[in-house]
Amino acid sequence: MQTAFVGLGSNLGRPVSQVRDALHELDALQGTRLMHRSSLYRSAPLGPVRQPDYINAVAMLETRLAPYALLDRLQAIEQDHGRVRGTRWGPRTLDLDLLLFGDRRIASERLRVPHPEIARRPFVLFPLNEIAPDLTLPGIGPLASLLRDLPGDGLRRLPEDDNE
Ligand code: A4P
Ligand code: MG
Repeated sequence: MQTAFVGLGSNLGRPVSQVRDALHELDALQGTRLMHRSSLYRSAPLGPVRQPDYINAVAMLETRLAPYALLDRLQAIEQDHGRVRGTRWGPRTLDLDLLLFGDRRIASERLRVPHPEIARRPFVLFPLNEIAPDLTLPGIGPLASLLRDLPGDGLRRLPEDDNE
């Protein structure tokens, strides 16, 4: 068994539902259990494209799957959500990033772990801190010290009602 962390993001097609459903789908993956999930957060979009706010969350999984097998499953879940909402050429309804996989460091084109942007993203690190505050990111450092330098503005934890 390995511990893996997955970042969830959505800014289209009822994002709160997209993320909630995806959490259940992660728990239902073969050889995989959802151990912890963060609250849902609303976050200002990062990047050059003008687009709606995101809903973001982070999930902690225990899995027997190997890293590439897990990535395949994550992409299959993304595909399912895209197909349901069917927004052609639009932003995706669901983004699942493999953030961390145990203490592994992977640097292929298809898979980079830890996720290359992890240290710069408040919408990843604040939710991660909710479920694994003592974490050290392989090759990067303690989560706590990354958070010290990171502004949390533009990020808002959703009320409990949205987190059930
Ligand atoms: N890939 C490599 N490493 C990984 C990994 N660790 N996890 C490859 C997942 N995929 C990984 O990903 C492109 C390719 O990256 C995949 O084929 C996979 O083999 P993608 O999800 O198809 O493309 P993308 O998501 O458009 O690009 P990218 O670079 O992954 O973007 P991000 O980093 O996912 O950013 N603002 C807010 N507030 N919240 C957000 O969640 N998300 C994005 C997307 C932009 N702005 C955001 C948010
Ligand atoms: Mg992605």
